[in-house]
Amino acid sequence: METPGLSVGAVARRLGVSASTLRTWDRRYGIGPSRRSEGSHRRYDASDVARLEVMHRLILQGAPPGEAARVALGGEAGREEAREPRAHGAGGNRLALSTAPARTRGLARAVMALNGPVVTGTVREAVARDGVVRAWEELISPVLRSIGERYAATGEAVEIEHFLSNAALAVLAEVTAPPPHTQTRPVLLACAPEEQHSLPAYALGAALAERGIAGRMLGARVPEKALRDAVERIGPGAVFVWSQMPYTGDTGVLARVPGGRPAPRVIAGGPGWARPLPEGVRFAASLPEAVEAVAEALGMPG
Ligand code: B12
Repeated sequence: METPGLSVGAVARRLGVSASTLRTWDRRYGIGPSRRSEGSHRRYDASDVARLEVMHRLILQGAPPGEAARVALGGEAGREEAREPRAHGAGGNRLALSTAPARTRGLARAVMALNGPVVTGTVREAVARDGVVRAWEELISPVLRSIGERYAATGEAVEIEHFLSNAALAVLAEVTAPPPHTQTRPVLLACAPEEQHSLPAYALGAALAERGIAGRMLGARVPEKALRDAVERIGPGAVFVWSQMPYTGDTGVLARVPGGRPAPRVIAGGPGWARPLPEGVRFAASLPEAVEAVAEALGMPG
């Protein structure tokens, strides 16, 4: 007599996961079929499938598999709801990215789990496959923004913010390894004095490297004098300065970049800068815009 219930392959197709994932969930989290066929094959009945559907949905929403399994095995709708975030992006164990592509949700999930190898691997793979600009705009930035929203709503997720920032900085720095020089004058990249947000400047350094442009990265919190000294020392063709926070956006820093012959093009980026910007300073509103502004200043427009 045939054993009733669905095979592992049938359930895998229904959920859109692989059969080996289902076997792993069974072994690791004890969420599997209630019975087996005579040949010891897994046979899933309707309630097994319903539990797996709950687990799968929670994972897609950003829950770590272990927790998703615990909730699914508990089986009560109320408990599942209890795991839902309290408000837009606030609380809960996930970030507000439910409509984002699977890869973005996957990164958010790995970030929440502080899973270093997966976070670094996902970012590295995206940069290698899609290039820095797409990886930054379509993968890294949405997750950073959702972390920011969560922080704004709850005051939490600072460890998550640091974790993703450090992983992303490491990958962007790998890409920024000096390419063969294709321009005559270097490019200086810096953050405004006391400005700790440096990721966008690193993203620019990496995107420029992809274009064969070697940026010299001074990083976060560059004192005005240090910026001026660096400009005088290397005579850059372009100087990019990032300000995220209003209290780091003193435009005098931009106005006082030393002239030289010819004077470097000064490019400002970030929402922190006060307005108006000093005469001659160009504002870049996005990563691709900043790449173009630097390339133009060096006489190598795309
Ligand atoms: C990562 C992060 C940090 C990290 C930075 C690590 C690093 N090495 O960069 C750390 C932990 C250090 C940090 C510290 C702080 N942070 Co913070 N942080 C962030 C976070 C999550 C991402 C920052 C980022 O890289 N943004 C870039 C992208 C992802 O943002 P975006 O909005 O998509 O970008 C826009 C533009 O900037 C532009 N753009 C994007 N990328 C690029 C690239 C280039 C080259 C250009 C030209 C343009 C450009 O296009 C977009 C459209 O306008 C933001 C959240 C956020 N939404 O930005 C908070 C956020 C900026 N931080 C915030 C705060 C409050 C702080 C702290 C004060 C917290 C604290 N209490 O200590 C400190 C400030 C420290 C300081 N003095 O600088 C607030 C700022 C609110 C405000 N405007 O006042 C934010 C917005 C979070 C929030 N919603 O509350 N932070």
